[in-house]
Amino acid sequence: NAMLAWQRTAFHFQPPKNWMNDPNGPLYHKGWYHLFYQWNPDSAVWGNITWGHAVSRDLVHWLHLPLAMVPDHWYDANGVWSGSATRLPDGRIVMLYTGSTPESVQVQNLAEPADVSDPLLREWVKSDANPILVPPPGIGLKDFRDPTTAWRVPNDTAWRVAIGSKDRDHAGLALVYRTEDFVRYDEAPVLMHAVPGTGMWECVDFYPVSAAAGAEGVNGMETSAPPGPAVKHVVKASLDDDKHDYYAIGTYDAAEDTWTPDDAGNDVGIGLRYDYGKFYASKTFYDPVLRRRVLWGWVGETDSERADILKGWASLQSIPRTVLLDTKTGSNLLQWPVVEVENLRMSGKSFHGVALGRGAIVPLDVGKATQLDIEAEFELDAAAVEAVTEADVGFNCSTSTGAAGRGMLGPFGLLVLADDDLSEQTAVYFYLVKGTDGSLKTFFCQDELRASRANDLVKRVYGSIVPVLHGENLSVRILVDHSIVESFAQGGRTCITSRVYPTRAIYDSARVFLFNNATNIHVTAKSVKIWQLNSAYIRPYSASSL
Ligand code: DQQ
Repeated sequence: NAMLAWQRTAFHFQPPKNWMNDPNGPLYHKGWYHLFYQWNPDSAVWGNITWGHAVSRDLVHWLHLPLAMVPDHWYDANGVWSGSATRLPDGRIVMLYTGSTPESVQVQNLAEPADVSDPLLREWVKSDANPILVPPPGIGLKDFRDPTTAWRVPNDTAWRVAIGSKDRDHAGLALVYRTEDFVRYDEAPVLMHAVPGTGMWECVDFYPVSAAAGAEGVNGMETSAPPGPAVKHVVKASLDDDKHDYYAIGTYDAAEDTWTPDDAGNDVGIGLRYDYGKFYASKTFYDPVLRRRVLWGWVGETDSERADILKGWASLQSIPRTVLLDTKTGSNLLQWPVVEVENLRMSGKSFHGVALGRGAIVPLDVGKATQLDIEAEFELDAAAVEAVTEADVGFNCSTSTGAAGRGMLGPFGLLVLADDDLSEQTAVYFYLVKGTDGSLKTFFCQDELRASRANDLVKRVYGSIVPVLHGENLSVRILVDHSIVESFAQGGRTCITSRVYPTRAIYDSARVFLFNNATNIHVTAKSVKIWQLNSAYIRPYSASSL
């Protein structure tokens, strides 16, 4: 079936076939980036969870290696679940992961490479001491999983590792254990942070970001970087209740192993999300080569299980994203596709000063439009914005009617994976609202409602507010790769990922348009750059592929 075949992506990481979920244990070792992932070797639905393994020189092209770990001990017989890697100063690599026992009890286990001198880390040995942690008193046997990368603090030899959980009152928890040797741990964990009502925290992540401008501000930081006045710490939790990844920026107290959000109203699980679309169970790692923190997220399917079985695979990994603190706002992260993605750019086209009157739809002739990298910048008619006294104060992307709705100051943006007569289109757009006090807010949304004529799909309008500072134009970067649209507004302050399954806007029939559905403003697409992206090599490893 050509339609299903077309949905397979060309530069997003995927296993050769079957089901994938969380990214696990990402790390850099001897010239190679390693990615492990939750994988079902037997089918395109979740189950029989093992660790798949792939390596890359550049985070874009990948070689599939043999499975790293399979359920072959009682302590992981029901699945080798998620975990994280830690590189120790002496060169050891420690992998901590959750095992699900035959009774579905969640325990933590330790594994190490059989031979750290192998750059490909092909063989993993599970510790004789496993399980090294079992659920502590007061914690449910099925609510204790996904250890983080470990870190250290100044003047203390003990390592810390955080594990996600929930308490009896449905508060989400991050628990911290201390260990010297990764085999023996403190008996009782420290409660690093809890947020009432947020339920089970899966795949907790914890890492420093630099608040300093200049050289430090443009780099990521190693997890054990010494805390200091210019260092903030991020806590991320994947909420089992609503399947979104929430982060918050705050302060880590290294003496107590506790963490406090800068803004209690934007705490973990109730405030900011990495991505307002389909993006879950994410994890960062520190890349010592380009001195950056890189984020991976699991992007699931929004089609039916039946369709997944038919096509023989399910799920992607997001494009790896660098993560920085936004030093201009101080209150959000910036996520951006790793720079290596730009090496896939082939022929490009630029459009300048495209006027978008009220109700305009303008096709952009870019040739083949199924693998694209788009950078667009919009300028608004300031006088017209000024003239509006009040606009759509109650607006919210997810409860709106999407790009078809017409407000005074929005929507305007791009349509991707659209066919000629717009019977299919995925809209990526801005929508401004204005309060009677003159205050402006900018929403960034992605509308899947008309992305496909198929009806066995979940289709939503996703999005949130995006901070726009005085004097800034509105800008967006969009990666289109067959069945995924990944968008980054204002340099990555707000991100949205959609899975889409067009039936007509495929192969040579896919197009790109600019549109402006606002009733009261003209918009100028100041510049739109669109590159076709090459396919990445993502294929099985053989000795000759080195
Ligand atoms: N997926 C893993 C768990 C984790 C969940 C199991 C998140 O370890 O909590 O496949 O998607």
